[in-house]
Amino acid sequence: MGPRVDFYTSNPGKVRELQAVLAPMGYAVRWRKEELTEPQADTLEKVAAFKLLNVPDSVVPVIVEDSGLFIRSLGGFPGVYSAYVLRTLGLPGVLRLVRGPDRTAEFRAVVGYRAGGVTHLFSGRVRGSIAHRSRGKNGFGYDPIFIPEGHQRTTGEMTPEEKNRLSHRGIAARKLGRWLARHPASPD
Ligand code: ITT
Repeated sequence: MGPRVDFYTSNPGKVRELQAVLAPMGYAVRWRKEELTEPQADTLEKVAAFKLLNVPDSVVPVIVEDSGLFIRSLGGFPGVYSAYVLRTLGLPGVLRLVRGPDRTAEFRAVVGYRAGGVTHLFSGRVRGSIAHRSRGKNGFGYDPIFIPEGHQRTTGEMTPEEKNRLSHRGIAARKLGRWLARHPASPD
């Protein structure tokens, strides 16, 4: 296995998806199960940068990730509050909020990377729409209600490979992988 990166997150779904992208690119992603403090901030970039600051010092490169679902008819809500909203309202509650003909939404992810003194953010987004009901058992979180643009199925009905090919996280992770290939981490 190639170089290791430690991924600080409480979410095993995020880990599986990053591993699936980065392992074939030669990087071993190790899960550091941790609920990092999140600030009240209005962008994923700010949250990811803050999380990075709160990761323990390490000789191994570290990554964090912040993501969210931005629903157009709700002005981008739940956005940075996606985890809280899912915990409190659940998918049925979110579906009740989306009324009217415009069901468009976007998933966004920002992966933060730190090695030595160097930090970098990598972002990905995927457009789509909110399904009328939950469908599918794959993935996690909002996957059963998100239909990527140009598809009929929710990401909850897709295989992990299909989802990673088009997802916000897959896009951000591939950017990180390509960047790492050009900037091999030097020991501290
Ligand atoms: P961390 O410990 O990494 O913060 P988290 O699950 O709390 O894990 P976030 O704070 O980034 O993650 O919140 C993102 C929310 O959006 C959370 O509820 C996820 O389930 C959801 N989400 C993010 N990416 C998703 C995806 O690919 N599919 C479905 N839901 C997703």
